[in-house]
This record gives sequence, structure tokens and C-alpha cells, in this order.
Amino acid sequence: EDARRERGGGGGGNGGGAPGSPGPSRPGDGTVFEEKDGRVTVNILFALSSEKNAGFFKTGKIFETFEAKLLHVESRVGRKSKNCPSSDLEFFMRCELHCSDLDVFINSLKRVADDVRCVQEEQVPWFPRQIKDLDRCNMLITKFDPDMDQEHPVSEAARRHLRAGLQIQAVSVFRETVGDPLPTVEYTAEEASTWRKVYQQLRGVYPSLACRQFLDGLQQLEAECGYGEERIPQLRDVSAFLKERTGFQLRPVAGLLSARDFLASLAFRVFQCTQYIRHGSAPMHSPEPDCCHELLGHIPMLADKEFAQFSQEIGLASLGASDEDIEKLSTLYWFTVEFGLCKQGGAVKAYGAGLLSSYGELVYALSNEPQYKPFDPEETALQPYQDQTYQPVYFVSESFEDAKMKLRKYSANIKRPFTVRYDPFTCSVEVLDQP
Ligand code: HBI
Ligand code: NLE
Ligand code: FE
Repeated sequence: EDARRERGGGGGGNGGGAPGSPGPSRPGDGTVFEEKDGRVTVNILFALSSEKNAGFFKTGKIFETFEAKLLHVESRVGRKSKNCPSSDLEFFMRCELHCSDLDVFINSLKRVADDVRCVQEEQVPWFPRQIKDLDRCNMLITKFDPDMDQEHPVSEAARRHLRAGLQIQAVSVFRETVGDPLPTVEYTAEEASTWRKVYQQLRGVYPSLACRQFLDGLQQLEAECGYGEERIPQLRDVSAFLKERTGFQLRPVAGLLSARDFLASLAFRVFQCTQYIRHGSAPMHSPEPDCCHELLGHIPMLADKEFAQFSQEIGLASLGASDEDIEKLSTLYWFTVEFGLCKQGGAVKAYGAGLLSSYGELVYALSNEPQYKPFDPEETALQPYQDQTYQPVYFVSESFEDAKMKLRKYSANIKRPFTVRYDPFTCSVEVLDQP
């Protein structure tokens, strides 16, 4: 809960920590909003250490003295930051007061509280800068209730998995470097049989329907990573395999993440994977991701260098983007990484993971029945999409190279007050402020 609020997104106050770190800010820098009659609205953040907790009442006195009208108050357990090593509680207050009082008001607060700052109304949403920050973005959106959804039966494993979800998320992405490997799962005989059905049926149509890069990846996985109908590959082995090919690594996740969180991890070449398997009664299509979808749909593609880079670039474009831009990038992701088609040797082939893991939709998508449009980010980003059944329209790319160049051009036009650059040596993003 704390981590959520830390991020400042959605409802209520703002938790600070915008890119370029606002630091102590002054009136006139966009943090203060002039209202009528010389009164202004300010967002103020301050911290109180445990020793100074009595200070809270002193701050109250200051608000009273300046006749500051409180509009919103939040408190939370503080981060132990450099600025304020012993901060125990942080307060966020939005208030209205007379603009001529502002300087004195802030200075008075500084006498009784630590780390006093005005924070901007419209902040850039928080985003991860380093791979380890991904631990702070894992908002699960459980779009379905495993006990309630009659239309889409969910396997027992999925149920267990969802319940254990938060525990899984608590595990650090650093587990591999600190020698704590990804969890392995013991699948039941019934689950193994679901995998076998899915594998056999899809494997039969891949040679004619899947793109070349996918077939190459799958072949390598079969030769080197234990892929086959016999058993469900473990994320641990697959992650190690991918890391060597394209630097992508896997992270277990308990279900659907918010689009913002999901896309952010791609910026670091981290792919969030579910580990449970779909219900045995519906092997040919699952509306939610499951391990068949991740292992068969995504992994072979992520072993391709060009495609890996395409995926990472969507992720980089999403960092700190507005909700509206996230929605568009998410739609682009949907119609490319999940449901994309591409031209190859005079034919159209599938490269989208949602197709490559669903026998039903794979055959349908290439049946000439649905509508086909050329991939054009500006247009594709606005196409409404379907996440419960087959897509009514698919977008066809000329090649990954072409899709990547088009996406780059599109991303360059996304309005952000900074640019990001990925540093592969430190696996972190550098944030460059624009003038
Ligand atoms: N979360 N775990 C998981 N897997 C996905 O494929 C996924 C997600 N959250 C959001 C999402 N996909 C879509 O919104 C994409 O279009 C980003
Ligand atoms: N429909 C896909 C499948 O059945 O594997 C999963 C899509 C997940 C977005
Ligand atoms: Fe997917």
C-alpha cells in the first residue's frame, strides 16, 4: 500500500519524487497556483522524525496562524532518505493561503519540520530508474475472480497462484544475482496433460503459420532448454536461456499487471511471466495470460535480437508517460507483441504471442476472415481492442525492422519533459532533462 502511494499516481495527493527531483522549490516555478483574491493553492510535503513528532502540532499552529485553508491531508511512513535520514512520517498537505504569506509560511514550517517542499500539481508519474525499482511497481489488476467467472474456468493452480500472488511479488528481481533463483513449480499430472494438448496442437501448425524468428527460437528452446510436450519448462531455466540470447530475464507475476507497470519492466528487459496454467477444459484459448502463453507465445520471440529491442523500446517510451500515452502504447503493444502479423517471403505470418499461444485464434487470424490493416502506430494506437475473445482486426508489419523504425518515430513524438536513455552496463535508465 505504501509503495503504491509512493508512486503518486491516481487519486489523492502526490508522493513527490518526480524525475529531475523537484527539491526545495520556490514560488514562481510552477508549484504554486494563483487563485482569486491573492490566495494561492500549494501542495506541501514535509517530514517529521520520531524525535520531532511533537512538531506535528507545531506545524498545525503554523497553518492556523497563516489561516491556511486545508484542502487535503495525507500521511505515510517516510522513506529514510539522504535529506532526512531519520524521517519517520511524511505529510502531504494541499492548502490555500494568501500569496504574500507564502515565503514566511514555508520558512516557519522549515523550523519545525524536515525536508519541506512544495510539490507540483501535475507531476510526471513515478517510474523505475533501475531494475531493482521494479519491485515497487507490481500493481495487480485481477480482472477476473477465479471463483466467480463461470465463462472462463480457471485451473486450481491459477487459483492457488492468485492467492499466493502478493507473496510472489515480494520476491526481488535480484534473486538471480544474489543466488536466490526463480521459484520452480511442481505441476500436477492434469496440468502436464493440459500442456501436452496445447503443445501438440500448436506445434503442428507453427511451421506454416508462425514467423521465421519464432520457429528459430522455438527450435533452440527445444534443443537447449527442455521444450517439448513432455513437461512444462521452468521459468528459471528459460530465464537463463533468454539472458544469454538477448539479455531478457523473467520475473514471476501472479496475474495481470497494470499496463504502466507491465510496460515499465520491458524497459529493463524484464518480462513479467505468469507461472500457472490454464484450465484443462479450454486449452485452445485463454483470455488471461498463463504459462502456455508466456512460454510458447512470448519466449521464442524474446530470443530474437531485433524483436527484443522492439519490445524494450515500447517499454522505454512508456516511462513517465501520461495515462493517455500509456493507453496508446498499451494498444500498440497489444496489436504488435500480442497479436501482430508480419509479411515474410510473400506470405503473412504470426509473431504476436497471443496468437502463437492460442490454436483457436492463430488459425482464425490467418484465415482471411478478419480484417487486416497495415501497421501504422498513429492509427494502430487508436484501435479499440478485444481482450476476451478473438480480435476483429489485425495489423500487418512489413518486418520487425520496419515496425521498430515506425515505433521509434511515434515514440519521439510522445510529450515528456525529459528523455530517457538505457544504460546497458548498469541496467538503469538515464533521465535527461530537456530545456
Ligand atoms: N500483465 N502479467 C501481465 N501480462 C500481460 O501480458 C499484460 C499485463 N498487464 C497489461 C497488459 N499485458 C496489456 O495492457 C498490454 O497491452 C500492456
Ligand atoms: N489468448 C491467449 C491464449 O489463449 O494463449 C492469451 C492472451 C493473453 C493476452
Ligand atoms: Fe502476453
